[in-house]
Amino acid sequence: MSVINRKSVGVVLLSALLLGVLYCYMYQPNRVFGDVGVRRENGRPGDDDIAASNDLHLVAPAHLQYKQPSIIHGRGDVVTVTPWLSPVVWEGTFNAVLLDSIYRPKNISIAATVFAVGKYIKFLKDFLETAEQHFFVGFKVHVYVFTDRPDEVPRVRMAAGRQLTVRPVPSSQRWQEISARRMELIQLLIEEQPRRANSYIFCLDVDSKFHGRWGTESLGGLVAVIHPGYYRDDRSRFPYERRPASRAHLAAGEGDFYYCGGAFGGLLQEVHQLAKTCRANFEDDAKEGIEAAWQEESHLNRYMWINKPSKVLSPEYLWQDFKSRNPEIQIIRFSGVIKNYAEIRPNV
Ligand code: 5GW
Ligand code: MN
Repeated sequence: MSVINRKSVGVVLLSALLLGVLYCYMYQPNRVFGDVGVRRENGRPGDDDIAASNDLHLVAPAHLQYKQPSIIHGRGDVVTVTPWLSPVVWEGTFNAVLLDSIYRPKNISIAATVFAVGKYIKFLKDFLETAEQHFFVGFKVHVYVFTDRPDEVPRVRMAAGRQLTVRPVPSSQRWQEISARRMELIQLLIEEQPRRANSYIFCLDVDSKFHGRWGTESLGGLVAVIHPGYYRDDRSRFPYERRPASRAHLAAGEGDFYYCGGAFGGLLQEVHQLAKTCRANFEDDAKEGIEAAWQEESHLNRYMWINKPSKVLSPEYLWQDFKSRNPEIQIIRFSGVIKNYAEIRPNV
């Protein structure tokens, strides 16, 4: 072998080695959950899994026919994109059949958490029954019910591929305690899950019912829902925490939208980051004797100001039954029921 040949063989071998090292680094199992203390070996996604689950890699079936999308006519009455170019989901902005056929082969799974502590258990039956009819119908869904009354969890028939797990939590007389632990319990639940790149989670209030489709159009890395009470208002009227002493505070001139604490979600690793951050800020505030104006909703709003949601859901995704429907609300998908506060809430 000539000197030149030997030299080029060496270069090729060295390059192959470097590429191998780079490959192993990029696909090492701990990268997805770099911030989780407990390392888990199960559920490492294969390479195909990673490609297929990539949110941006949207593969449609070749022969699907559907209404031609227009590029010049759309919803003219509402804003359908944020200033950082995330979609805002309204009825009329998406094709449900197309989206479902894109997400079907990705083998996604959807977790939903719902807290039913104390008398709030009475909302659970309607929540679960209507979720069967409207929430990710035809997809793999795992509902986690956190309750201090496991015996009172209603038996609701669930379709194939859907399941419910009851997780007992201690009772509490103080709502602030339940509220404070919500983010912590969500964080811990996510840390227990196998690290799959195509798993999503939604955290929902129990005092609500589904009335219309909530499905694949809502998927995204970090997903927030616009609060129905303030979406027409100037940001100076948003009920953000305003005291700089709180870690949830937003100053005048800050804040995009007012998001609800009653529904948020996204990819497991994104929601893990959110829950962990909000919990830490909540607890650090508490140590200094501070409780944000709307507890975790305030912390969530601060988080979403810094970490922009990659998908924003319109108030169709969390309306309130007592509100009359505004003209831009063409469909109500999920809505808070009217409740008798004196009857259901513990003495605070
Ligand atoms: C909430 C406020 C005061 C006292 C108690 C509670 C409470 C909330 C409770 O006793 N049990 C309970 O399970 N929750 C959970 O927190 C429910 O999932 C509830 O949907 C969620 C948020 O509380 P909400 O629905 O009363 O808050 P709003 O802002 O929707 O009225
Ligand atoms: Mn609620």
